[in-house]
Amino acid sequence: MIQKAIDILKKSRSLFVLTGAGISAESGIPTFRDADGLWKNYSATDLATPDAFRKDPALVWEWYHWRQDIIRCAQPNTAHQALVAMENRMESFLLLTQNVDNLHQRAGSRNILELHGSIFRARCLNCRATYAYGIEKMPDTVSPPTCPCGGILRPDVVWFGEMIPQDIWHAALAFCATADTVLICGTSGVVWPAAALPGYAQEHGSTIIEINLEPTPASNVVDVAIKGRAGKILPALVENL
Ligand code: BV8
Ligand code: ZN
Repeated sequence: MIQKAIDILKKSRSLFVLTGAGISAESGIPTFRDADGLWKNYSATDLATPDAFRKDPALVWEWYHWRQDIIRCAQPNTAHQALVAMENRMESFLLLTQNVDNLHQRAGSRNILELHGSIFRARCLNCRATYAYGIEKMPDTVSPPTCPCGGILRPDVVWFGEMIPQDIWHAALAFCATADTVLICGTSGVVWPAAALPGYAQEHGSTIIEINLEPTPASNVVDVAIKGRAGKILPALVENL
């Protein structure tokens, strides 16, 4: 399977990559569906919603602070680095990540779109001003930080039940529609509308490669499904391009 993927990537002129929480797992970041994805007996889907924030902003901020601390101490892993090397080799490359951890950027990825926002940005509920803090400067208060206008700040991420950023979504669709190859890495493929991308890529005639530890709903539409750790498979692919 690896050799088949290498042959496909060697011929590729335009590569669209979709990543999920699994690509950061080897950096020690809990994924949403792994057993350790839970925090204080809450599940991510309980907390990553506007209702949860409305009901208890301090609790939701505490969860984000917990995640920011884990991410701040983490480093990009060999999977993130391999995608940077792949970007440097490809004529045309776009990385769409569902992750909010900024690890692709820290690894050096340049053509990247964050479909679900960033845990290191915050947005004012009142005046909608956005604050890109970066990992060092995130205010470490557990209660919601406030904006100079007096409004409280929320994490600048897309919660369940919220629209994804349409400019980013349409840019991703446009690139995916013309990419000759699509690489899906470390995503369980259950969160919409990102979960629609494998089918969309297939309709547009892309050759699709999936890397995951387990089969996913996308596995029946991909051309090559490689079972294994992204931190091992991606470097093995890029070393042979
Ligand atoms: C929207 C930011 C519509 C927050 C996140 C149909 C159509 C439209 C919407 C829906 C629909 N059906 C359901 C919905 C609602 C919902 C949804 O999809 N629900 C799911 C639970 C069924 N979708 C939405 O609400 C989206 N909004 O569509 O709006 C709309 C229309 C009109 C008006 C209003 C709204 C918004 C979804 C965005 C949610 N926000 N994150 C935050 O992070 O705090 S999603 C969040 O979950 C993460 O971003 C992450 O992307 C996602 C988890 O998925 P994965 O990344 O795949 O991670 P997961 O843990 O699941 O899996 C890890 C995988 O990695 C596993 O497969 C594992 O095997 C693998 N792995 C592990 N280790 C490794 C590995 N692979 C390789 N190597 C390893 N080492
Ligand atoms: Zn404000």
